[in-house]
Amino acid sequence: SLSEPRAETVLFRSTLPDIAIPDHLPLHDYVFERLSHRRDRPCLIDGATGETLTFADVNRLSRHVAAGMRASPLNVRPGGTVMLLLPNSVEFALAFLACSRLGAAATTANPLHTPPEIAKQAIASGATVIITEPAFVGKVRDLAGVSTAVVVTGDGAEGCVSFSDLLAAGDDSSELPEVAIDVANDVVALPYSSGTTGLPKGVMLSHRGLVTSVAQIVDGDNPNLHLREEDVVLCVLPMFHIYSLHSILLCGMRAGAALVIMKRFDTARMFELVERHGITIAPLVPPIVVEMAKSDAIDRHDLSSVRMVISGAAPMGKELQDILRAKLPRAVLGQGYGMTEAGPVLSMCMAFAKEPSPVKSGACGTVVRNAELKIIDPETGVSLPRNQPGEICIRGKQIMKGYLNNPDATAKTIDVEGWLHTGDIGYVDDDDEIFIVDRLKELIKYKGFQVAPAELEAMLITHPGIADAAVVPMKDDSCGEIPVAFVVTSNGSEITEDEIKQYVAKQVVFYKRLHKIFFVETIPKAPSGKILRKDLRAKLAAC
Ligand code: 4UU
Repeated sequence: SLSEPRAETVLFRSTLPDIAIPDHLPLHDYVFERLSHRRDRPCLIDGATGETLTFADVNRLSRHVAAGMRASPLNVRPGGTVMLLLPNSVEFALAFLACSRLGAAATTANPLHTPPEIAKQAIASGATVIITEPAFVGKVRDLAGVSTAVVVTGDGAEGCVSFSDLLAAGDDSSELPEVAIDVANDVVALPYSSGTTGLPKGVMLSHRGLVTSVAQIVDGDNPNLHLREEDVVLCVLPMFHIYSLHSILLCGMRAGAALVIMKRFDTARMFELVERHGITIAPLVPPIVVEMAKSDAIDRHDLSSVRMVISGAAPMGKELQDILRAKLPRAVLGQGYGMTEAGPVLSMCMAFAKEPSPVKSGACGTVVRNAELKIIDPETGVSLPRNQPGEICIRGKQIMKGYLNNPDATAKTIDVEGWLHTGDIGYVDDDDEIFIVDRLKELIKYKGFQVAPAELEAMLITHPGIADAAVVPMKDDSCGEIPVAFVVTSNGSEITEDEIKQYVAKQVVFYKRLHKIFFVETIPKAPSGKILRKDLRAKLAAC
């Protein structure tokens, strides 16, 4: 009631001062803002061939690709959507920047997804063009007939526009028409994420959102993540995921660093590339850190060029962090905490700053500048003081505009005061460091990849032998978490664990496969029908 005093909101801020952010610029103009000072510096290095594009090359070629995509037969227009179904490659970077130039959105997807998974995203996002490699063209053939033209990198494929034609088309129509971009509203990236609940949804990241998020990390006199023009950044994390797209590609380019692009992860190859190119910055995920820590090869290579190892996308415990620190004594090791919907970065390790401050093992950074963070009691919504765990919420210009065509899901994630609710449980300590201790949301993270339980549950119950199902995470040493299912069989059904695993495996990308099935009489549910996932997780922990 009005007479009761309202509890004060405890706001957490960066220990760095706010900065002026040029958020009037479209994303491509922002990342190329200092182009004239670094035209001949290396920008993108193909790890496989060593081929190098300078900043001037990347600027020019991305304009060509834009002109080619704008021309017939692709006809990409402002407000349009292009799907990037590509592994890490120079073409990914050029196509992404080309979309930005055209005022179009790039919806990014894992090329290892199955045809139905790809079709769902292509249709939901309204992609009129899919850019992919010859190896994956077969997966999108069915879509090509309907509304989607397919562009292929490499040698091309029958019935497809080839990427080299796009580059060449750009030469003829030398002038790319000026596209008016509304930076606050126009979507430039449309990654898919299930957020705190339900199925994957299109996350609308605007030009202003991404510019703000990149600036929060790498801009200012004392950048939170201090990347320099002399830096060489390892790009092994997949660019279709927001961590790599934002913190490697966009932050790297904004800072003027060179990126060494690796198509797929391989420990030995990664060590070789570190030595060959003198890689200084290694953004990784915990499973790769585990591989490195376990690898004997690490001692046979000179990795002394690495000055920073960034871990993110999943929890990295103190123990693991300490093991790697012992193996790479010259590198600063720390974490970033991101969430696609948050734009993506919420917090970044302050030991990565130009004027670093000390950090603790296990912490996942301090909230980024030009933003506010609070911790709330998930039951009451009341804001909590330091050292008390609760749901992490963030507010600022960097967060998503919302979910595409889904105002209900948007309203459940961003409240009327503009706070984005992460579904992560954590606390802020006395030194402003954030520790994540649990996850309130359904999301499962297999090696940092998202697995949405709702998607697998919907698939399971379509099987005639299955009456009900619930999918939850199980702790795993090498993957972090693996998806497992509790299944209630239909009357008379004799379906086996193996049959269920196969049934799912045929329809999904490898990391969504079920690793174990537990047959049960009923799925525990709240009166509302909501699965009591906590009970199931507790059951797993007990066995
Ligand atoms: C514990 O994982 C990401 C983005 C990660 C990212 C991005 C830019 C990390 C560093 C960076 O610079 O996005 P999503 O949407 O795939 O998954 C989001 C969820 C979070 O809500 C949280 O549950 O992934 C988990 N997560 C982490 N958990 C992300 N980072 C961490 C972390 N520790 N450091």
